[in-house]
Amino acid sequence: MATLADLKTPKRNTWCPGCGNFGILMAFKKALVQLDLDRDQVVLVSGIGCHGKMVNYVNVNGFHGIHGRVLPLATGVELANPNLIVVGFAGDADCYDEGWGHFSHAIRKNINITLIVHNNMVLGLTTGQATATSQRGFKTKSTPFGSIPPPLNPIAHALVSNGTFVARGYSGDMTHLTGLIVEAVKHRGFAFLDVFQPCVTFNYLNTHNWFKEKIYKLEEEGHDYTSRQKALEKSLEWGDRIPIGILYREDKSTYRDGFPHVRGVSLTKILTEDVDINPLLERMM
Ligand SMILES: Cc1ncc(C[n+]2csc(CCOP(=O)(O)OP(=O)(O)O)c2C)c(N)n1
Ligand code: SF4
Ligand SMILES: [Mg+2]
Repeated sequence: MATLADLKTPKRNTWCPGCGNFGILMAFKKALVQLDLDRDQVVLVSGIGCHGKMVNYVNVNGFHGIHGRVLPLATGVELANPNLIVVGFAGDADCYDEGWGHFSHAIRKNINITLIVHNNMVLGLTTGQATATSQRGFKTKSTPFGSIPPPLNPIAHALVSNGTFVARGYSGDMTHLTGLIVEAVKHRGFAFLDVFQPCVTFNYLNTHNWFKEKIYKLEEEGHDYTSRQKALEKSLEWGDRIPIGILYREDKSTYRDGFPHVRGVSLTKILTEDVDINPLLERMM
């Protein structure tokens, strides 16, 4: 079992002071402690962006992937070894722009992984350009006259893609976010958690105060997360009131369940013990 101290790494943290990423990092570490997991059971995969540094700051196995490809990498890890807990950390540009196609397919296949999206509605690492979740009219280096199209709605999209766990959190409410991460990791199947993560340096619009004025907790208003219809209604709420919490949750068979011969078996074991790859290598030479 890991403690908070065990999860610390010696890497110097380079996030801007006040960045919402700090809240996600601490909430995630607290969730791992609450889940009572050993460090070697957990594999993190991240994309490129400020969020991508998560793998540097949590002392478990980590793979810093390429921009937009968190989900193919995380899927590969899960399918290769079902004994691992796989958590992907993506940015909004990473997942909802460059990696958008992977998002729908990983959800509909119900791959047994958790995806946490650091949704700051801006490209942080590249110093402030608009993303797919930027608000209309948001002026950035790439949108000097304001972002033109309406932002896409990842929560509604996950719901209509047959998502089995769809939730939204806020990095400024660590206790609530920790609880959501615990439930997401415990979920058997694809757990999608979009997290509002203010970028205090490049997003002057969606600030901590902006979120605090608008967000409310679904569980405090008796939301029934077993109804996809009700979840869809909630997913469309945007404006003066924006819901956070679990919108929808359902137990359903996972992609791996469709392959009974490898259920619960690590492919690494099958490959090393039963397959002679030498003839294949010779053919390729
Ligand atoms: C294939 C590829 N395309 C583009 C880039 C340039 N790039 C680096 S980080 C980044 C996006 C960062 O935005 P986001 O995913 O929202 O992460 P944040 O920095 O906001 O956490 C981009 C486009 C890249 N590194 N690789
Ligand atoms: S640029 Fe924005 S997202 Fe990146 S570390 Fe700074 S505040 Fe955080
Ligand atoms: Mg971003």
